[in-house]
Amino acid sequence: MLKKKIEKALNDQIKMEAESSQFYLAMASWAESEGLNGTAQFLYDHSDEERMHMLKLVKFVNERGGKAIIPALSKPPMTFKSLKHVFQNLLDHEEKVTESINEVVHICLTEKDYTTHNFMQWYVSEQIEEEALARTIMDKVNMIGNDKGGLYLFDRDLEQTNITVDSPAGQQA
Ligand code: OFO
Repeated sequence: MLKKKIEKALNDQIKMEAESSQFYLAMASWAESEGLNGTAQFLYDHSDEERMHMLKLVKFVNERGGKAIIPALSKPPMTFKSLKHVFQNLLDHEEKVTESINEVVHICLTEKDYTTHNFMQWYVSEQIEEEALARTIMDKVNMIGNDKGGLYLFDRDLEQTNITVDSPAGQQA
C-alpha cells in the first residue's frame, strides 16, 4: 500500500508529465503551422512520449493500492517567438522535470519506500537522456543562427531523431 505522502508526490508527477505532453503538443502544432514539419514530427513524438510517462505513473499508483488522479491541464501558449524559443522552453522544462523527479526520489528515501524508489529509477535515467538530447538540439539551433539553409537541414534531421529511449526489460514504456 502506498503511503499518502508518496501517493501525493506521484500524483503531482502525473500532472507534471501530463503538462509536459500538452506543452510539447502546443509546440508541435506551432511548428507545423510554421512549415517546420520535421520539428513538428519530433515534438509530436515527444508529446506522446510524455503521455506514456504519465500513463506509466497512473498504472503504478493504481497497482500499488493508491488512486491516480487524472489532472485538469492549463492551456499552453499557442505561439512561440522562434525555433530557438521553443527549444529553450523545452530544455528549461526538462530541467524542471528532473528537479521534480529528484524530489520524488528524495521523498521515497525519507519514507523508506524502496519499491517506489526502484520504480522511479527509470525516470531518473530517462531525464538524463532527455536533458542531453535537449542540450544537443539547443547547441544546433544556436549554431544555425539565421542561416536558412541550416534551418532546412536542421528541420530535416530532426524528423529522423528518435525521442524514444529504451525502457528496462519488463516495463511497458
Ligand atoms: Fe517525462 O520526461 Fe520529459 O518531461
